[in-house]
Amino acid sequence: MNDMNELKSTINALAVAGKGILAADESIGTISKRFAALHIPCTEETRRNYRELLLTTPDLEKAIAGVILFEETLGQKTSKGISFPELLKQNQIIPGIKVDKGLVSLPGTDEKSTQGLDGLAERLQAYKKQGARFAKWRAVFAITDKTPSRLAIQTNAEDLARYAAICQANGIVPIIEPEVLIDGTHTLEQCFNVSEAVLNCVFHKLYKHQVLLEYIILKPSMVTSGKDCTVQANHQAIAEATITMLKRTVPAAVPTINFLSGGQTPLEATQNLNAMHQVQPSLPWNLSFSFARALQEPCMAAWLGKGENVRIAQEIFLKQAKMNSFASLGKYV
Ligand code: 5MM
Repeated sequence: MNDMNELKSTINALAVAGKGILAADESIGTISKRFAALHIPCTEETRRNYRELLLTTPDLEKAIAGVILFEETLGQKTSKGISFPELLKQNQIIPGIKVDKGLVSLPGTDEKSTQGLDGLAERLQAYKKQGARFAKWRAVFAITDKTPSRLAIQTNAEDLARYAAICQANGIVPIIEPEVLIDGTHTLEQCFNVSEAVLNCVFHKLYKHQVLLEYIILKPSMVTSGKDCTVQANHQAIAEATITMLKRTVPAAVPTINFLSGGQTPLEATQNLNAMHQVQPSLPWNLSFSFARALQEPCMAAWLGKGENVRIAQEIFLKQAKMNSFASLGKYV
């Protein structure tokens, strides 16, 4: 298969109405924090056990088209000795891989950029041999009176575009994740303005780097009030603002937009996604989810690191995935 056919078959399998992408790509630092909050020890084996719980959930493929894995998980196996990417493939779920190497300070600012471009093509080839067909790179933008700065927007957008171009050159579909952080006291309107500026710049840079928009997945944050804003926008306002912002910035050539949940509660994330389909039933792109916390939180809390809780935790996880599948069609009630 040449690279274009590879990209086409991967995006066709991922941009499916009624299905989303599970983000299970927490780095060791992040999963340690999630486990610590529930007093679950964090070792290579507990991380493997937890990912096995998620990925062996019966019927997961009915709601989930792809899973983003962390590098460690890509190389791990189920207790029956099947590699996780192989298990997903057997269940008609596409394996993906987080390829950024995390956040670093952006000199001259109090902001962050994302590292991981050096040697990326070689890493992608190795991940591909392990079964990965798509990748993910996350950039973050904090809202304060002074941020995001023009420099942070330009630098992160440029890096996202360079990453996406390298992915496509290697037959890997890139998930482009520009996250406008929910932390802060900002209003819905401020979030709208920042999100619009960020996505505008991202698509400008994607054009400059000749990224084929037909073979990308956009993973944005929703337009919401800051977590500590005194006035919290409701689902309808969030849905209207998010759709308006996306229609102004995201070309119709993009096949699918899969939101991150970004610290919303699982219920809020589901209701907001559902509301978007209610306010605007006909959209140029598939509009779905690529949640980590909003899919996993109730399941992890039911598991608590104990083997005897695996079955109930899987039931809860599947329920969460199905609720979001319904929301991605505007059919969550
Ligand atoms: C923003 O985080 C992404 C989506 O997760 P939420 O739905 O919980 O917001 C997520 O894919 C994230 O990028 C991964 O968990 C990896 O995060 P770290 O911080 O470990 O790189």
